Amino acid sequence: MANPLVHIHSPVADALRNGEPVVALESTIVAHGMPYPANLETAKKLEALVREGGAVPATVAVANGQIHIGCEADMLHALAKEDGVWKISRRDMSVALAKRVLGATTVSGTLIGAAQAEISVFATGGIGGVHRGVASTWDISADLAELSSADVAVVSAGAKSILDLPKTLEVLESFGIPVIGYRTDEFPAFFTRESGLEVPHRCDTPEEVAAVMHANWTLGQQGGLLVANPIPLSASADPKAIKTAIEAGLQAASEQGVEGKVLTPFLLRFINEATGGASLAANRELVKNNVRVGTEIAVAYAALR
Ligand code: PSU
Ligand code: MN
Repeated sequence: MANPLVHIHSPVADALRNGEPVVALESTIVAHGMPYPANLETAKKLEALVREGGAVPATVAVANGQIHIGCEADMLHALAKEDGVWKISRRDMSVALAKRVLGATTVSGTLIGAAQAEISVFATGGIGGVHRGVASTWDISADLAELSSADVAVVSAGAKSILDLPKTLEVLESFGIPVIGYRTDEFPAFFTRESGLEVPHRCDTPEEVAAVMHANWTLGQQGGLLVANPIPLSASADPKAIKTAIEAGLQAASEQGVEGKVLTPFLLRFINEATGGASLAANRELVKNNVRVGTEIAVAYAALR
């Protein structure tokens, strides 16, 4: 049963065996989504928040030819600090394993690991989606397809407004992925709470979300759920400043020919600099908030089972 390419670290394996709640965390946010040392501090804080909430954290990454479900401190440090860490989505996974590189997993890569380990909840910042300009670039994140096949509930602050949010919601619908606004009727736009777009469904408690997960998988529906949890009001960035920074970032990316897997990290870095660090501060707060809610959902789901 155990897959030789998947290494489940012992605290995580123990929790899973005992039916205790586990929350998966991604590592691309550490290696490519935030600058050092904010990335490492955030990664450690997220693991601590999961523990405080009564669950076991499982940060997912790739090293030495295996997907690691749970990271030791030295691996987290290497992911945060080393140059040349791979950004691994589904299309990169088998190559990264065969070449035994050190790699950070995106939402799609993390979903592969979480599903292998049968972890039901994964908390992150924002998922990838349909990029603006898709008509000419065809840039649609592998996160969406992976969400349609991995049996994992993903808690995110919606999707970054560097994306085309209406088209992202359309693709989620096409793939049949339940999108649930957590205490909101509006799809959140990552750095800010509002996008002007409705979410198809709403839940107001972790228990309600757990019941939807239970129904989804008891029915035998393949695939995950997206829980869209807005950034707390107190941490929300100034929508105008974010909008201006995003537009300047997209312009710079197009002038410099930045595309493909380096586009999202480029935009995050650009927006952080353009907002004088305000977007990074918002990013850190929203991920923490998602991890708190994700942990509550994992606890409620474990109780239900
Ligand atoms: N959101 C963030 N920081 C990140 C990402 C999203 O605030 O680093 C990462 C996630 O790992 C997500 C990935 O899966 O970006 C999507 O990349 P792409 O657009 O290349 O599919
Ligand atoms: Mn892409």
